[in-house]
Amino acid sequence: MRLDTNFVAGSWRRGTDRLDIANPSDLDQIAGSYTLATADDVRDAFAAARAAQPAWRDATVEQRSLVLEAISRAIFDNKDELARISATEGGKTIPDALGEVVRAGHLARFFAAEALRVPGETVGSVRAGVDVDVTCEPVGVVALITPWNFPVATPMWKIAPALAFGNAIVWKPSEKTPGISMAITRIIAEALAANNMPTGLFNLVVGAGPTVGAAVADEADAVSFTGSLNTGRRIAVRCAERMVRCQLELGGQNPLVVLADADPDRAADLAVNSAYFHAGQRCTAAGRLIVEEGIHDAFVAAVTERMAALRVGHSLLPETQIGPVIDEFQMTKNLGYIETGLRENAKLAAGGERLTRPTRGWFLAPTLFTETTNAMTINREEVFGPVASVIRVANYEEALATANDTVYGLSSGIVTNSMKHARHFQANVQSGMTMLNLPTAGVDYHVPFGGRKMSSYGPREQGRYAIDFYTIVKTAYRSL
Ligand code: TXE
Repeated sequence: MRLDTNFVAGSWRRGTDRLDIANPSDLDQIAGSYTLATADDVRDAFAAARAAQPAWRDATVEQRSLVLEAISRAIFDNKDELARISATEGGKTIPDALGEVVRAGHLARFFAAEALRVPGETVGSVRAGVDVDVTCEPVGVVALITPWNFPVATPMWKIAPALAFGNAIVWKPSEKTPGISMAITRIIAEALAANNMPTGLFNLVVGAGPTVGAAVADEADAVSFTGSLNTGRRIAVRCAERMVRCQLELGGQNPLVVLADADPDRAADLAVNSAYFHAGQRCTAAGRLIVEEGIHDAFVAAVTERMAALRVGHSLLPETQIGPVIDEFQMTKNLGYIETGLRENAKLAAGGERLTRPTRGWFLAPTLFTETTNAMTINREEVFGPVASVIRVANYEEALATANDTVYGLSSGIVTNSMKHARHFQANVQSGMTMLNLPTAGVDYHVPFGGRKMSSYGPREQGRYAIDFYTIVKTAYRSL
C-alpha cells in the first residue's frame, strides 16, 4: 500500500480519496492502493515549485547536468524493478516495459548533456555602439500531464528537458499508473537531495483529470500534455485564456502503406509490429493498413498467419507477446469500435472478441478487418487498441491520398523497394514522422517527436528541439 502517494513540497503526503488499481492481467489481484491529491496539495505543490525554482535556475549547468546524470544512473540501476511495477499495473509485457525504462534512462542522459550546451548569442554592432544578447531563460514552473500508455518514457521526455533548462515541475501522471509515477518521483527526489538541490522543485500530484489535472494546468507557466484530442483541446483553450504556452501530443490514426513491389512477409512483419504490440495502445500504432491491389491477398494471408501465432496473455509471463488492454474503459471502447466496424460492413478477418484466458484480465484478441473503406468510423477515429483495418487501393497515388485523408498526422509508414515512391511519400505524406520499411511505432530520443494536423500542437518534443518549449528567448540591447 502506497497511501502517501503524492510528493508535495519535498515530502510524501496522503491524499483523501483512496484509489485501488487492479492488475489488468489478473483482475483478482490489486496492483496497488493509493490516495488522490487534494486541491491543497496542488496549491502547495505550486508554492513549493515557485519557491525552489530560482535556486535551480541559478545553479550551474554542471549542477543541473549532474542531477540528470544521477537520475539516469538510478533508472538503469533499478530498471528491472521499474519494469515490473509498470508491467504489473499497466499491462505491458516485461520486454516492452524494460525497453521503455531503458529509454527513459537514456533520455535523462541525453538531457544531462544538453544541459551543458548553453544556448544564446551576442550580435555585435547592430547600430553604432549597440550590442544585442539573445539568451534563453527558463519558463518557470511547468505542468506535465501524462498518460498511462508510456508511463516512464513520456514523462521523462518532458521531465528531463524541463530540468535541464532550469524549470521547476508539477507532474500530474495518469491516475491509471500511480505506482510507477511514485517510483520515478522517488528517484528524482533522491537525485535532487544528493546534489543539495531543493526537493520542492519536483512535485507529484496524482488525481483525476478534470479536477487535479485541470487545476494543475490552470496554475502553470507552461503546460506540456500527452493524451487524447478532447482533453488536449480543453487544455489549449484554458492556456489560451491565460496566454501561457502549451505543447500537446495527441492521438493518431496512422497509415502503413504497402505497395505491390514489397515482400509480403516483410510487410506483414511490419504491420503486425505496428498494429498490435502493446495491444495497439501506442499513439504511433498503425490502425490503417493501406494495401495496393497487387499484394492485397498475399499480405492479408501473411498477416493473419502471424496473428494466429501471437501469444496474448499475462504481462509478467515470459512467453507473452501481447498483454491486456489497460482497463474496462479501454476494453469497452475497443469492443464498441469492433461492433461499429461490423455494422458498417467491414469483414472480420481475425480476432474480434474478448479472451477469458489465461486469467481474468482485459485480454482482447488482436483484430483485423478487411474490405474496409477510409470513410468507416474505425478508420476515421483513434481506436487505441489491437484493432487494425486493411484498405485496398488501386495504386500509389490512391494510397497516398488515402493516407492523408484523416484529421490526424502523427506517424506514417510505407513498405516498398521503389526509391521513387519512397521519396515522393516522404515529401508528401502529412505526418510529423514517417518511416520507410520500418514500423510506424518506435522512435528515438535524439530526434524530434511530434505530428501535424490534430495530432500535435506547439513545439516538438525530444532531441535538441525540446529547448524551444522549455525556455523563453530574451533579447537584450546594450549600449555602454
Ligand atoms: O486520456 P486523457 P485517457 C487517447 C486514446 C484513449 C483515450 C482516453 O484514444 O483511448 O485517449 O484515454 C489527464 N484537464 N489517448 O482517458 O483523458 C488524465 O488524468 C487536465 C492517446 O487516459 O486524455 C491523464 O493524466 N488533465 C494518448 C491525461 O490527461 C486532464 C495516450 C491523459 O488522459 C483532464 C492516452 C483535464 N480536463 C490516451 N482530463 C497518446 N497520444 O498516446 C484528463 N486529464
